[in-house]
Amino acid sequence: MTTPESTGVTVLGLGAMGSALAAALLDAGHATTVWNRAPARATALSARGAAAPSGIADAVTAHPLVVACLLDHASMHETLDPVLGRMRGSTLVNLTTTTPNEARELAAWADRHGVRYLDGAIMATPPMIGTSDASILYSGPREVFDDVRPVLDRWATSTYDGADPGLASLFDLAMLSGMYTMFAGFLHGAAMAGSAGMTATEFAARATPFLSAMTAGFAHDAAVVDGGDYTVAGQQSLDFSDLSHIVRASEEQGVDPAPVAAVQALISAQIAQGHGAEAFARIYESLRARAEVTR
Ligand code: FVH
Repeated sequence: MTTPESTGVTVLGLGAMGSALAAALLDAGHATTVWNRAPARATALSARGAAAPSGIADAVTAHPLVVACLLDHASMHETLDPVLGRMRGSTLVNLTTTTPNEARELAAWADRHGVRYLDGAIMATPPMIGTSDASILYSGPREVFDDVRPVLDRWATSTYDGADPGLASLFDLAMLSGMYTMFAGFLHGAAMAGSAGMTATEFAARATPFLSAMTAGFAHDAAVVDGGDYTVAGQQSLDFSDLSHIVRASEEQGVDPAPVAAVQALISAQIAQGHGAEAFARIYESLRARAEVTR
């Protein structure tokens, strides 16, 4: 009988994340083979029972399921171009961060070599792997996801996002875009308050409850965007949202206004097109892709 634990797995790339993935597999009792460009990184996992062949060819042929967690798209090719031909019939799960088009290119490259490809995007830090806080998005053929899911679930909550191999990356990077611009806004605010002597720690204590409460507005703006009617009554207008006073205040304090100035530029563009009386959410119209979307 095949049990989830009897599935052997090869992990390529033993940086902080690859090591956490391999350790979680060992914890769950999987036969685990590891490989890293700099071999010393395999030592700790090897001491815990992982096989650690020195050659990449031995690593990728050790098990029919190979997981890559390398630096970037280029390192995927650098590592696997020489041995992909030996992986015909295997499954490659790529958890390396790439752009959506890079993921699609890797899927086509694997397909040309008879390798089943599933792309993944990790929404967790290494210590979160194996806990209920970790989430990993996947895209590619549904049957591949279903086949390897018992292994994937060792690491995180596994979410299947669709057959297009670029989707996991796209949704991951979309969420990271929201996160990084939010943090940039917070740090800009901290710099403004800091110009009057407030520490960033004090500012965080003041800002966190306010900014947390404001995130309830995401669902509201989303409903306006999806409804496509930015004239719905009761919304803050673009004219009202003019942020030039925040830009000026920032400059007066000697603080670079870059994050808030970028938002103001989006507002100004919509006002210049005659939409000043419409909702702030209309800046989405300056940002969105123009191509037709099929779902
Ligand atoms: N760490 C995190 O919190 C994030 C969470 C979200 C997803 N990312 C992505 O995961 C990929 C690996 O991240 P990592 O944290 O393990 O990264 P490093 O610790 O820097 O390890 C990088 C590994 O990649 C190997 N490597 C780099 N270049 C090459 C190459 N040209 N050929 C073969 N291997 C290469 C490197 O090997 P070495 O330098 O030790 O020999 C490490 O094993 C990444 O896509 C994140 O965006 C993690």
